[in-house]
Amino acid sequence: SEDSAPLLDYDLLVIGGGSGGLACAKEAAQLGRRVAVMDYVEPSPRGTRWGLGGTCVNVGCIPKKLMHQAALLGGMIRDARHYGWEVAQPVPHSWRKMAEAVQNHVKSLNWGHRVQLQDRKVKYFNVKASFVNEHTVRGVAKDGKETLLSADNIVIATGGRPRYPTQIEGALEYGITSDDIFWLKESPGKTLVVGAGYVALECAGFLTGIGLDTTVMIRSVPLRSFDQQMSSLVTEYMASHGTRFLRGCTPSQVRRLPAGRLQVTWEDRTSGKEDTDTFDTVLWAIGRVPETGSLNLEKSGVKTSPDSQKILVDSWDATSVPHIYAIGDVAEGRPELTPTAIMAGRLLAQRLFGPSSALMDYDNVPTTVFTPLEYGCVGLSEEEAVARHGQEHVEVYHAYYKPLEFTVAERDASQCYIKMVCLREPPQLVLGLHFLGPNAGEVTQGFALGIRCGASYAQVMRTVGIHPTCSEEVVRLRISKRSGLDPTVTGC
Ligand code: FAD
Ligand code: NA7
Repeated sequence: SEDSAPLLDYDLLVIGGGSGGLACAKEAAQLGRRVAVMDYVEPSPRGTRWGLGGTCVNVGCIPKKLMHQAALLGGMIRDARHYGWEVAQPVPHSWRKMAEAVQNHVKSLNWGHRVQLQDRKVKYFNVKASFVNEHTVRGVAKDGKETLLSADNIVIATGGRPRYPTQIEGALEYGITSDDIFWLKESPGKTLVVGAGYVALECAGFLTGIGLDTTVMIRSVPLRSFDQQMSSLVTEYMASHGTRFLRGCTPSQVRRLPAGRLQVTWEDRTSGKEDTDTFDTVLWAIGRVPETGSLNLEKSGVKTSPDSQKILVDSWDATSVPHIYAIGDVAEGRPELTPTAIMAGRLLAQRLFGPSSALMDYDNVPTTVFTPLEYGCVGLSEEEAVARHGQEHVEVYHAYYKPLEFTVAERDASQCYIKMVCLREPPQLVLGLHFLGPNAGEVTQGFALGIRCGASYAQVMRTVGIHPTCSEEVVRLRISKRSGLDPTVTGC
């Protein structure tokens, strides 16, 4: 009966105040429910700590994009002279000034999130959470004070943290990760970035762009999970614009020299030889691990993947325990992107407390790698399309092009390239779009809608371009790889 039902503290308890957790909590509160959020940031091994908002706001998308912008501006300053600006060159860059401005903006976002939670009457606990049982969670504050909260429904949105190569001597003591780089007060100086995922290449890109001596150490292939032709063009552009690459190399030791610099030793698999160099900073960008280890999940019954330690979820984002859900980076098999976590969080709250039963659609999620030449993509890579449909059923339309802005500035456009992966049979459904060029995110976002609506190649070709833009090259992709014709596009 009513009075025998245990009175639980909240309708919804969210563990994790990042992109997904905050979106879910705010939506549930908006729907009139009693909601609490538990969020706690374990400082990085270097002692870096930050506020509410999770990875994206503090040590991900936001500071990364702002430092990428700083690097792009450096390029524009160089371009400016070609357009008549009598800018004295070279223009010096101050890391300190950039970092302070970026960090102040991030702090304003932390504050913004706290105010929003208050406005929505979401109770925020700055505590590290772990399960007591399937309806009860313990939170421990920095001062050790404990809070026990119970809830009808629980959402786990604890995200992930950078992985360290702990097997490498000196890795933890002397290396930093993306959890630290954006919070450095002083310039990282000559930097070695280890890894070749998007985090590694984006960080190496902006470090190079602001004038720092930057080396990327790649174990195997760049951007493994992306279209490999595009990935090669991304690194080709970076290599021709100042980033040094060490390919087929894996570090074996990092040691601090008396003068304070770091000596890195590595094995070059191509030559079979060991090599070494000195750096001011070593940045590990070798992947991320889900934040599930300290949740005491065994007390809740929630199951994780034995391989990834991520939380196993179904199409409802439900875990193995019906009233416990997982969204965002911590959930198995989800694209690790902020808008995905946010939308999944909102839709989950609406399914739980609102009129909607809409599920999160994890297909055709667009994304962009903010490297010096940006790479936007949505849908299947060429490799994925061929694997799924067979080479004979895939038609790839492609073109090299030259942004108008690059002409007067005499900039190298060799890697400005677009390809659209389609089904060969009519109506030639568009399976994927890959764009390399300026403002790739802005370009890709628009076409993502068309692809999600099932656009055909013909419909894209009948879309009138906006002239003169880079985007219009997408609606002019007439040459197929199969034709063997030269995909270098002439001017208009
Ligand atoms: P998070 O945002 O990581 O939030 C999880 C929160 O839970 C954190 O505050 C964490 O401290 C807290 N927490 C963890 N364990 C506990 C616990 N036991 N108790 C209490 N709190 C806990 N995505 C994009 O879409 N675009 C980009 O450009 C982009 N760039 C990125 C750049 C970098 C360098 C990185 C690292 C990531 C980037 N991402 C980007 C990915 C994006 O940041 C993540 O996909 C997103 O933040 C995931 O959101 P989330 O809610 O799953 O987890
Ligand atoms: P990614 O995309 O997983 O990339 C990790 C990169 O680091 C990749 O190039 C790996 O090479 C490389 N790696 C992994 N372990 C090592 C070691 N021990 N030594 C050298 N290089 C290594 O991670 P990101 O850091 O870019 O983060 C992006 C996140 O979003 C991540 O969670 C992705 O899942 C998605 P490999 O290809 O394995 O040879």
